[in-house]
Amino acid sequence: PLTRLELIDRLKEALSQERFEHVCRVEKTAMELAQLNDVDVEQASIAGLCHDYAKQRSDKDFIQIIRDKKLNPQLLNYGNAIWHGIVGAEMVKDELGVHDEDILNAIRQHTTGNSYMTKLAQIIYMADYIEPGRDFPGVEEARQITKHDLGAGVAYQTKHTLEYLIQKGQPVYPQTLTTYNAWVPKYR
Ligand code: DGI
Ligand code: FE
Ligand code: FE
Ligand code: FE
Repeated sequence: PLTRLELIDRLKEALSQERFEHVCRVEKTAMELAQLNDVDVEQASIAGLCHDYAKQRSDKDFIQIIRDKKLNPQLLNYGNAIWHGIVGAEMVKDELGVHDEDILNAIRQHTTGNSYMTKLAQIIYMADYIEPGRDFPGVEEARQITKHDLGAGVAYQTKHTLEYLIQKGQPVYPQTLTTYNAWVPKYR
């Protein structure tokens, strides 16, 4: 496996400066949440760094992997926003040599969430949403909630993201709805 510094070199090559700085902030936020929640800080670091590795890949690369690896063909109805996590995890595994399935699942779930999420997956989902570079109405509330209760943070983000998608008339990936049903009523 690559060392953290080798990983950082690969990420710098794969990402714009802005995106690279985002993943560094997600790494730091994820490590802080890991410490607060008794999760392996090293796993949080690698997952945070790699979560958006595939964000700037072409549609063609994603479509090829969806076909070659026989991933859910429904994926073809969506685009980069959904692909870069679910399909991107395959690129992280095959190109960066990250084989830890907990890390790969956290990357797979970082955009849509899922009904069952490990604490690591919850941390990456939340770190991406609340990293210090994020600025949207409610982000400070999301930071406070998440610091005190990781699961309540997951519910908060899921509800607000679904509201946003509906308000914009965007297609909702079924797993996003699954996440909503599993988390939002529970924390009401
Ligand atoms: O990659 P990032 O920008 O750091 O963040 P992300 O991976 O969490 O989210 C990327 C975008 O995906 C964000 O604008 C919200 C959007 N998204 C989340 N769930 C869905 C979705 N877009 C669609 N179309 N459908 C979804 O279910
Ligand atoms: Fe992302
Ligand atoms: Fe996110
Ligand atoms: Fe991100």
